[in-house]
Amino acid sequence: MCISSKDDTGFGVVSLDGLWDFAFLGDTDEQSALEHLPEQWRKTYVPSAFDASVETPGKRGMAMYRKTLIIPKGHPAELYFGALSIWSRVYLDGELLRENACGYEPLHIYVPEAKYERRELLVLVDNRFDFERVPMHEEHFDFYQYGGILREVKLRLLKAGDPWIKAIRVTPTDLYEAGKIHVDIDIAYTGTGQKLRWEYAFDNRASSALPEEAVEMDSTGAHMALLVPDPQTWSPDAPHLHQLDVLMRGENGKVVDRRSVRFGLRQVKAHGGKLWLNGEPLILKGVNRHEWHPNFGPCTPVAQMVSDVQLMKDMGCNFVRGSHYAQDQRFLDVCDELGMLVWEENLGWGQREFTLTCEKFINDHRQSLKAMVYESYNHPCVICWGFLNEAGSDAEYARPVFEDSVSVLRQIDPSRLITFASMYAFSDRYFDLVDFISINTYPGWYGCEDEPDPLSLIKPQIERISSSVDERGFAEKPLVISEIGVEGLYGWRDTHNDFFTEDFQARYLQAAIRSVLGNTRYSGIVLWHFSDVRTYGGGRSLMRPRAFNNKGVLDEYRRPKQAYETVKMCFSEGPIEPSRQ
Ligand code: ADA
Repeated sequence: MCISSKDDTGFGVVSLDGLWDFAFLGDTDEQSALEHLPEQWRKTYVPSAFDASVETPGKRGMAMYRKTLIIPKGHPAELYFGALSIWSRVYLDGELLRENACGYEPLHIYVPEAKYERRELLVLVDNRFDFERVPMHEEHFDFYQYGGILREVKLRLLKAGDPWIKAIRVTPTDLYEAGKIHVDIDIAYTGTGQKLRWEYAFDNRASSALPEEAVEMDSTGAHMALLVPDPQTWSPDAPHLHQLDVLMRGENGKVVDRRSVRFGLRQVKAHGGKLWLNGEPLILKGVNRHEWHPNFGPCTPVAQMVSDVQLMKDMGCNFVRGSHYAQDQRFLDVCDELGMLVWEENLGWGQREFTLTCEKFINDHRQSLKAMVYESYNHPCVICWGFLNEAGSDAEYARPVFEDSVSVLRQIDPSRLITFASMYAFSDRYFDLVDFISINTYPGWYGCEDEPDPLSLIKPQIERISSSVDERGFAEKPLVISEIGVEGLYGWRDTHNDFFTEDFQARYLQAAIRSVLGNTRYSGIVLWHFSDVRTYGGGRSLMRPRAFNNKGVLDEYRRPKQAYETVKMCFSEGPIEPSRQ
């Protein structure tokens, strides 16, 4: 892969996606893997999961990826990996650049310049569970955890000795409708101390120079207030996007770096027990979605992402929870462009005391939480941040990591809402920390063995939850059912219409949607879940026919079950519109 340095501004960003050399090494360690490089390599596509491949389906072990890069002599660069799973190391020319232990964490890695242009990139990934090494990933998570280079890889050429723009964050202000935004530009200084000057342009219009007094410079970079010309707000029904181009010049006027970002003008709030989008009451009608497809594992092609969002909109959804990990940036681009609100959350599933009090977990969790927010910051579709799905939030041991997570989120991004999906509707200790309360509940599915009419349990439970939340002093916080659903096996129809039939699932979801959206205390319902996905194997899968989580409204190939039309009907009935308060 060659990057031209002919670009006078050295701003080349190239995709490294495509065929790489690959070798599955199996039960070995990184030391041995590097000492005995494979004699046999095969080609594999990046991004992909090696345990979703034709050659090594379901296999766990160490794997190695190799690619030769041509980087012009004397030029540093920045490598970007969307996700290396689940443990990884990145080497360039034999030098270790980064080790990581979270399979859903975007990585930005600085590549120093060299006196030669042919560079060898080696990536080691290991998908074996090992709590000491990867406490962020545990075998009991109810979704299959893959290994590989799961998301995009990019390389950005830099210029030796020059400061460069690491990131640009655009924050719509409360005057977003007038186009007022705040911009933070993270700069990698190179110690030259040269005074920097700024130009900017919106939506490919003419650029404007920023007077020095309009830019606040500090150790992290540059901060400025800008006004978007001809501002158009972003919403699911009118997903209008703007583009900001930033030009950084040195003292001699030479262009030192240039970056572009896309953003949206919208505002999301929570007050008076309601959610608000652009000043209007907001009711969430959505689904939970895993990034997964039987032919690609967790590496869903963008065309499938587009089709998934179109299916959601066809069902009447305005919202999707990206369960249970940081989302593929391309999926968020699709949601920005098609107009789908998103709950993005950090990797987490049912952690309890042993994990939540483990120092490496706490550090890896915080690092990956920050990486998710910085990477997704400019997507208007993301309206809230989540973390630690169904962790032990009914216990005191969870307080430090919950308080730290909320503090990190507030510090980086005060513009979005914060929540977490709790399984402790009646005993959660941390509802005070969040902007809106989210409850996972499965009345009429789990724990109703002796109940002759499981569906009759739904509405009373929904009412009990809201009463309990309000009695505990949280009536001012919006309330959402973040998970509810049952398994329906595609094609399984039976005269008994009992559990696992499509008919039972359809009737269940009808009762669930009407119980929640027919109750004005609720600000939304998020069905579990969009499409069937592979989950854990082995003995744990005894609760999961096919070793799949079959609660999808569609099956894994996106074939609609009977519930699809039911959901579409119920979502179009619309909720009881909350009165403007
Ligand atoms: C939990 C969990 C989901 C899934 C669901 C289920 O709420 O958050 O990931 O496991 O239960 O299907 O039981």
